[in-house]
Amino acid sequence: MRVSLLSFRAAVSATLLLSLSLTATLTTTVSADAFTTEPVLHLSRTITRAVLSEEQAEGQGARVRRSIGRPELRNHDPFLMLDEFLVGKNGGFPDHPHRGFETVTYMLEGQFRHEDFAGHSGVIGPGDVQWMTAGRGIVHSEMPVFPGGEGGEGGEKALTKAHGLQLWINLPKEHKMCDPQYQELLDSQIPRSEPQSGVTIKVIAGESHGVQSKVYTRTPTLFLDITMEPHKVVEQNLPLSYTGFIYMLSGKTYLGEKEEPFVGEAHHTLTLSSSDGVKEAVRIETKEEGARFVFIAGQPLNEPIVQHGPFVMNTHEEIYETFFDFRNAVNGFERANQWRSSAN
Ligand code: FJE
Ligand code: FE
Repeated sequence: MRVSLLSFRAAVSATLLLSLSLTATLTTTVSADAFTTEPVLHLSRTITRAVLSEEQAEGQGARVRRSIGRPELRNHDPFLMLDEFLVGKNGGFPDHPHRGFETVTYMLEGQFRHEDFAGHSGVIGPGDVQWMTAGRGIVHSEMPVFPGGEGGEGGEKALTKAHGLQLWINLPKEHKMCDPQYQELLDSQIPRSEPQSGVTIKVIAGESHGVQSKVYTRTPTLFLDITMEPHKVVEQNLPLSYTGFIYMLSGKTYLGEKEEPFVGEAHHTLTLSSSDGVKEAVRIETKEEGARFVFIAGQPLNEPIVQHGPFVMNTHEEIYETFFDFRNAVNGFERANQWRSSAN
């Protein structure tokens, strides 16, 4: 019901909008749906740009399509990076440190094994999520595993690449030096909403169509994996204060205002306009082709960012301190002393 109401946007005059002031939800009786429910009119944010991510080398023999974090998409506050990774048998991300932010690894195909300097380790497989708060310090390795080994016993067509997404979310000043924490969710533990048949929304963080994730976010974040069959329309709400973007995995979407949609295609990042105080949703449509994409939005921190690779702090001085702490294995990096993962 809500979806169709976007088309009534045009019916509401500018003066009416102004008189309704800057409220997030405009209640009106203009709609033809007025008999069924008191309609809620959502204005769709628009798309400000579409940027293609081509493959580049990263880590050890790994390939990534970098979305947020590439030169055209720097500092999409609170997001620092989004990589779609593809890693073969001899590749991976061997021992490296993090401080000051969170990494969220979402597997699409294949498996990844992580191992950290505090003895925490595990394997995540298709659909699983590892939400890691590095806080004051983590040193770890992240490497693909290919069951079946050399002989390729893993069935008829053993996977040769592990495929997934890794999102880096900045932490607010007061959480940058917090204790490290892991939140690990199996695919089966991640709730889905189905706002209509043919539209499935996996709620990794935040809330969608009444379904809520259990992930604790220090930086308020909405992270959804949306699959749409052809000829569907969905409206996704997001708080007015959030910045957001869509990263297309496959298929084709038509985004934003119905009259002037932006086309979203695989491996493109589509950045959302600001809410302008009233646009609390995004309209997403498929036509002849279905689509799969992630919808990511969050509360901007509006704090200074000083980043040196995997260390993200607020000042240069804090970055120097971080180098010192890492080199001397102090202040959260104690266990980095002599530690090596089995990947090395
Ligand atoms: C890296 C620092 C890093 N993209 N996608 C420097 F932390 C990394 C790194 C990753 C990474 C890991 C996974 Cl599992 C997926 C990623 C960067 O670990 F590559 C560099 N150069
Ligand atoms: Fe890492």
